[in-house]
Amino acid sequence: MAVLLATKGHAQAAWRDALLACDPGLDIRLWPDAGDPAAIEAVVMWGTHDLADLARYPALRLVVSMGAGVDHLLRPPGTPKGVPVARLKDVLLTSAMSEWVLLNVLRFHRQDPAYRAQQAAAIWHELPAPATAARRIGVLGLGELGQDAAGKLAALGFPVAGWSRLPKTIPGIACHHGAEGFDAILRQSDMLVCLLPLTPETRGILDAGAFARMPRGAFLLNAARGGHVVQPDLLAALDSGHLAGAALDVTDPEPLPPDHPLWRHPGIVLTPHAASITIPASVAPQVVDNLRRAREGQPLLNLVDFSRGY
Ligand code: NDP
Ligand code: OXD
Repeated sequence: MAVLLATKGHAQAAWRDALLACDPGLDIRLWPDAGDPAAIEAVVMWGTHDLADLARYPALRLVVSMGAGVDHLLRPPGTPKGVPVARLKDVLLTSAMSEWVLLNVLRFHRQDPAYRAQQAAAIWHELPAPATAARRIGVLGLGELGQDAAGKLAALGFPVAGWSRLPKTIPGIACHHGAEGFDAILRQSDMLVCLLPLTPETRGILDAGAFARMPRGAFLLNAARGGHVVQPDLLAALDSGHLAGAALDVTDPEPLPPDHPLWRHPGIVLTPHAASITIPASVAPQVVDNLRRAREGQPLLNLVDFSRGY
């Protein structure tokens, strides 16, 4: 089975080496040198690759996302009809995301922006100590990433609620779902963490209406996709003081242009889509397993459900 690695730069070599370490017999082609297009049976790719390129491979039988999110593979023109798409699920991907969530929850909870401002002015002044039990956290999305982050926040003593599409029962987490659940979680979240997939239902879900339903002085953390947030609405909610701060790992567009107002807003902490970076050596075993399954006609792992969009 010839596998096309449709990525660029140093990631290409890291992916090739990781896949070959799991299966030295793999025939790996590095894009743009695909060789005979008819030989390509699987493409491992990220969102920067042109989806129209996939139509060149008549024997294609599996597309693998290099990340957990697959919105980049479902945008027009989409992947070739009938070809399954697999996402990644990985313990290091999940734990890195929870680290980003904990870092930023604790940054705001422990009033770090205020202490940094005091330090800049050489002010030695103790602020009132915050209680974890009094800081309610809502997690949008209770999948691979959301459940891990929610559990770790609950373990620190925060009251944690979560929101998913379908009803769930998770010990220690107040679970909500659907439209009513969205309203409930917004109203009770002093910090709201977005870990949803970007789908037609979730695009723009964090808009002026959503922010207005959050408590005054609440914080927003988004490490999912920039398209979840209506960015002018976020800036307005921060400027009015209704929201006290935001941590954003994702923006629309990416990279964020140098003159974009999100860069310089004093209430925003930005990271460049780096909350959780896929480590090829960690995910290679599942990718190679899926390639083997595709070759042998066995059930595939971590398949994307096109009707749900994730
Ligand atoms: P999963 O597919 O495992 O989980 C998605 C969760 O979102 C599920 O709980 C699902 O509900 C819920 N959901 C989906 N649609 C809706 C909806 N309309 N209403 C309510 N809940 C909904 O995804 P992951 O946890 O693995 O990843 C989440 C996202 O994080 C990725 O799609 C990606 O965009 C982003 N990501 C960002 C990274 C970064 O570095 N910034 C790294 C990795 C991922 P249900 O359980 O009912 O299906
Ligand atoms: C992912 C990402 O989806 O890196 O894995 O955003």
